[in-house]
Amino acid sequence: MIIQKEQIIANNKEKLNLHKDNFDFLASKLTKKGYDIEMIISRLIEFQIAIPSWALGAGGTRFGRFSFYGEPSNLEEKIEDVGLIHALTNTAGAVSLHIPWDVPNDYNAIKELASSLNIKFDAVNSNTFQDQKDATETYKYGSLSNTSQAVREQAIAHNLDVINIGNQLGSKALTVWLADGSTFPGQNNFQTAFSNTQDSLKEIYKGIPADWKMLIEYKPYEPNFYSTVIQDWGASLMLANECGEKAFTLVDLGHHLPNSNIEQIVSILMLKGKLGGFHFNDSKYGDDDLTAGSIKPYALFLIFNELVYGMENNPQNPDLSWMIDASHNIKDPLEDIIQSLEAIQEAYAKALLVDQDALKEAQNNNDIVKCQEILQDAYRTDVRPLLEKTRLNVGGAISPIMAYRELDLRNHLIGERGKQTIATGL
Ligand SMILES: [Mn+2]
Repeated sequence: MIIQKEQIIANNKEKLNLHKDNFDFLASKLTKKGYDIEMIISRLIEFQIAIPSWALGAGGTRFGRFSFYGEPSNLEEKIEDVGLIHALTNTAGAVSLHIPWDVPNDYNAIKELASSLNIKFDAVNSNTFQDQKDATETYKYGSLSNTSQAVREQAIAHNLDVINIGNQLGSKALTVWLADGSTFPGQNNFQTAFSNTQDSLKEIYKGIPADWKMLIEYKPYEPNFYSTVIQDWGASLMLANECGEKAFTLVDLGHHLPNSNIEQIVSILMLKGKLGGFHFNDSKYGDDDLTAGSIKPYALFLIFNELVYGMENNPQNPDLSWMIDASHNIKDPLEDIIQSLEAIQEAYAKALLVDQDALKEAQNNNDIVKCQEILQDAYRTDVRPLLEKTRLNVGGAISPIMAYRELDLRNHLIGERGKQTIATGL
């Protein structure tokens, strides 16, 4: 289903007065403090986050999966769902495809549909973490790192196929995430696994077009529980450096051991010009894939503070590929994504309010108290009216989540698609 602009305008109508009061109050406060409201709004309008094609249906755990019904059963319906989210939020202007789950049947039709909904194709994602139908080799004991050359060659060929598919859609990046690793000590030779991975990535890198990025994602554990071949940002950076200037590290918020200082990782990678992409989610214990900002909103803000600093001060770092990477197990996936988008925008808007000059001065004076005051003054500002205004300026909903519910979109989707459809995904 496709949402009409008039539906959103009508939904905004009764929320307009309260919004206006809240926005005027915030705008006057920020203007007095010297902020350029129009600049902040235009930065927020430009900020677009890709929705992965696997996140539009209910996810699950190894214990089970509970559907919300009306799930998209093909790529067209997945893109329509991203279109719904984008129409309400104006923040989800891209989709990130997972191959082979979402190989287009008709490239032109898919491109036309996406463009009619104002959606671009962001990074394409390869999959060597599960065996595909009719595959000759198995990834049970690894893919790019496997001791078998035939397995490695199959995995390399798959990644080259993914580049080819992305190229036809207008994607500009390949994301490689490996499940490779070992579950028991002694199972793998660490050096052999790393060297094999390095050599395989170099082969894939040869197929990366000139204006593309290759993004190398890391993860400390799961599905392998003793070791992963690319376990942290250091391993990813080493591999990216070996491949060349189009290869970068990708940071996924959930792919860190507890209490890792992710904002510092982000900062140093940008200084080195090697941060290429970013995956949003939140977690309490590990790779929990929860709604961004639902557990540690202050950490998200601190990460954005470094991202904003890097975007302003590190021209050596490329534009980033932003994506939500979560599994929606007990919330309506579309509502969950809308909540994540709101939390991400909120963290970004607050980071834009950090007075960088004053912070630098306080840092130079070793005024630690002032440093904290500056950061927390920005963090404690309720920027939600600013986000409402941003959406309103470009035809979005004042409250995307309320609009989604009041327009009864899930029931419309169930009406169209029924209760039996199952989306491919995590
Ligand atoms: Mn990820």
